[in-house]
Amino acid sequence: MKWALIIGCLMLASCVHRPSRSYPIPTQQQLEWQQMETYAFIHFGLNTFNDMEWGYGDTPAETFNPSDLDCEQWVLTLKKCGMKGVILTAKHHDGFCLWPTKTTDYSVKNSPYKNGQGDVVGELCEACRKHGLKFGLYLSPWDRHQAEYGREGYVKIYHQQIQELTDCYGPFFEFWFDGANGGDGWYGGAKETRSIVASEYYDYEKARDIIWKQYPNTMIFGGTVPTLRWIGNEEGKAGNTLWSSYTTDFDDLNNVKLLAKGMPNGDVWLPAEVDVSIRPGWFYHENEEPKTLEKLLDIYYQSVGHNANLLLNFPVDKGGRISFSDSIRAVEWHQAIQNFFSDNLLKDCEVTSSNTRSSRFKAQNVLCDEYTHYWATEDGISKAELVFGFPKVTSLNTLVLQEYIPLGQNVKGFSISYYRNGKWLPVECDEAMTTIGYKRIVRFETVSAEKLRVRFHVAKGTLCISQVAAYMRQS
Ligand code: FUL
Repeated sequence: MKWALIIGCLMLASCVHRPSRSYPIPTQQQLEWQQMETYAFIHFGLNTFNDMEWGYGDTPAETFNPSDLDCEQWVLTLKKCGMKGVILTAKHHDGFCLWPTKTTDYSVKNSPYKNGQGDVVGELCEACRKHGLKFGLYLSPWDRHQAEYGREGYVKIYHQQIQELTDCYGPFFEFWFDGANGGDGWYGGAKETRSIVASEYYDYEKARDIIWKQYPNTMIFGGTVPTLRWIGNEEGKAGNTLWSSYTTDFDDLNNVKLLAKGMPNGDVWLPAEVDVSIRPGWFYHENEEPKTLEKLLDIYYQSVGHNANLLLNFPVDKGGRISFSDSIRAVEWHQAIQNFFSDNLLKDCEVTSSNTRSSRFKAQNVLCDEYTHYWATEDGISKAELVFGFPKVTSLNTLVLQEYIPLGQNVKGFSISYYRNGKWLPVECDEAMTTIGYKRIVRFETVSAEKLRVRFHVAKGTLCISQVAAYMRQS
């Protein structure tokens, strides 16, 4: 009797407490980064003025000549498009630096921009501070200008560049060590092909440490010690099965098939980022147009809606501005998203669950906007369902689901059904309903429902669901 009471109390206590973590889990900095959801890339440099994507390394610095450069215009435009931060190409593969570095003459210092007194990195950094946008940098490790590239001397230069940028322009929310290492280049006039072993040559650990010494919250893209991962394509698409768990094995970090879906049993938390340009090119080309609104919405659903962050590139034009057509399109896109997700059709529903850990983790928590309030099942219960009863028959075609990822990513399979005229029917959907993660948006054929049911069939651990919301897309 006494033992039964003790065991009973222990069971009760474990359910009042939050579920145990299911490793790997995100760090605080990874969680905050994931909650940014959308932020911008800016590709700007000599390529902009020479109609190129990959400069060879010998394009004259004098050709960098924006007539009307205005970093505040970039920042204000990006804020209007809902971007939470911006990452600028401080140096692309051609080696031209957008700040007056001491490491090379190949920079804004020797361009007509402000008679060599300009500093694009500094100007953007200041505009971000002024208007409250997070700031990040891209610094290409591959440098087609430097004579020392491929030898030890260049690695010192690369680290020194990181040091200068950190000293002058931090903090950064993200720092990009790009993965491209094409081989051929100008290299101080040698005009040859140079190959390096990227995993050894750049000493990425040191590169990261230079940044982290001052700004330990910087998320790192690329190299051997990343804290986030590339999605494996530049088309704006994350797989509908997407695990944030992965590995830091260098070969796997370059395996595009694996990157697109992640590893259910990966031992590190390495969330995915989808990088894509609003136009076909990363740099500005007069003859290119922005993507259609429909395409951009699709990109949103296939990135943020698939548990990834979206890094949307804006190619600044020759004048030094985000073009009118790009900004109009991006604002239109953001407003469409805002309008669509403004009215959760489940908010007045009654919610019931087949299993609940305790009143603290009740099913109603999935309707609360607070991310830290979630519905959780009892220990060992990873199959359960939620049923939402509508006050009146409701049409819907989109569902948003969120797991409470500070305790891990667990869900491996779920299904959505609706109740109408005495029957439960599955929704018709082209996408596999597998993982959820931080956010999953599922689009399906419009249904008219008296009730809605979400069944979680398979999970790695206890279910912890922070949000369920339903919407009706008009197109
Ligand atoms: C790639 C680069 O080669 C492209 O030019 C662009 O910067 C893209 C974001 O990353 O690796």
